[in-house]
Amino acid sequence: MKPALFVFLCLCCLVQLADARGEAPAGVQLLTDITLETVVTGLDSPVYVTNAADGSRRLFIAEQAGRIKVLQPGSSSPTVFLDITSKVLAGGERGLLGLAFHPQFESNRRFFVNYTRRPDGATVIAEYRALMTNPDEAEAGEIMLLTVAQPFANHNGGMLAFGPDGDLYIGTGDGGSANDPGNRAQNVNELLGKILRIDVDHPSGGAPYSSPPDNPFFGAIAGRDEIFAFGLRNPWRFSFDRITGELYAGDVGQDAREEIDIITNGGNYGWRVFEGTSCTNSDPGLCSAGAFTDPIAQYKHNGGRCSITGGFVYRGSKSSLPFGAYVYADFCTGEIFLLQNGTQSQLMDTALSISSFGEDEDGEIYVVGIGGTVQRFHNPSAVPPGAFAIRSAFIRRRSDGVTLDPVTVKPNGKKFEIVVNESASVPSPASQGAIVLVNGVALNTDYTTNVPGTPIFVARLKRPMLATPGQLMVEVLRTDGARSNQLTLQVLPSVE
Ligand SMILES: [Ca+2]
Ligand SMILES: [Ca+2]
Repeated sequence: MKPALFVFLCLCCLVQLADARGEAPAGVQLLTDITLETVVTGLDSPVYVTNAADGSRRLFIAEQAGRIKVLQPGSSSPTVFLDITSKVLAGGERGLLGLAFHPQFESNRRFFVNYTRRPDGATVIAEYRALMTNPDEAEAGEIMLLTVAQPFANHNGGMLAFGPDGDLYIGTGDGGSANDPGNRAQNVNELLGKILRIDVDHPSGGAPYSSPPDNPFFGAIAGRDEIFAFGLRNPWRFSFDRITGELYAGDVGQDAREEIDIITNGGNYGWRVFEGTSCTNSDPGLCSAGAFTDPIAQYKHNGGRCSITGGFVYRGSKSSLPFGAYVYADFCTGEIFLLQNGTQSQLMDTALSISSFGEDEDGEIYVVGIGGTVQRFHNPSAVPPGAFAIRSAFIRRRSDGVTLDPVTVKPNGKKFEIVVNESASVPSPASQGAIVLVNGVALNTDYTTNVPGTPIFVARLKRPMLATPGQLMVEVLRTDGARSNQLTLQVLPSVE
């Protein structure tokens, strides 16, 4: 058995382990200027921090025992927003574990929690509302959406987050013990060992939610309608990239490997057949099947590492972290890592037991220490990204390169691409890997420099983008976080 998630380790051991782990891999620049700035201390076993995306710039901190605290911008003295300690069974890996605000929280006051309940430890996904008369306090009334029985005390998952599609995503663990004895993560008739996706705006069939019809086991297809992805062990923390919408999950391993997965619709992430890319020998006959999606990164249990705390892709504007880097940690060692272009590096080593990361409204990233702290990344030598400009854009058919002029409604926007001219005539390294955004949606983009005149960005449009008359707002986001000026294209009604 590996140590439980919230076991405190002796700090004197950590120092020695840090030495044994040594330097970052060759060629990886250590970002030594980046530090942690304390935001609040004295919390009671905090496990998450988030924001309500309502323009208030408040932070909301979940404490494991069952309290949510609210912190006003600039304050270091949080107040109680919700207290459900009487309902929550807390301790070890149990407690109030997840919190997510509805995308329209500002108008509908709805938010959602994930906790293990008294007395049986079952997982509860429930809805609450902020008071109409006081946005810093919640109503006591609870609407229970979903409960999942838990066969063991550990591996309760716990994450909640709304995706760019407006649906609520829920992380569940495999139910616990070790090595998934009930083989639940691979069983699509069980909700354990999964990422679930539900629509909380459309009740259905007596349930206070519905399942999106494009969930992989929706309707007549065998398997629970709520499942989005499966084969996970304990996806304690996951998050969406604010720009690309990609879902990054840190899946906690057994005795050997910690992994980071990009979660896609219907994906099977291998547990308990695989731990990372290592065959577990729980079901050796399945290890050659090739039916599983490998992690995008993994690390072994060297130097005391034992439990990944998944984090966030940095998309803030303060350059407190490298733009587009995924930041995560190991709970047991206190190390904080970056994943950039497939390469892992150690950002810093801390004495914290990092239970979670979180984001504020601006995309700045916070570190939650189970010992009672919330801190924020700070880079005193951050250099703001330089300005750059685009000067024109047009749309053409992918098959033959014919330009749409004027741009007219097309039922299948996927067959078209947008070409954006960079203003500079000399290619810039920061444009390699840049993303064209159309109406804020990130598109698959190539940067082509071997064309006469100026370098161009070429991006594939998505199906609905040319389906109706309207404006396309075009901008380019460079890998260093620099945003271009905005251009607009008019989509006109088709003449036929
Ligand atoms: Ca089904
Ligand atoms: Ca896996």
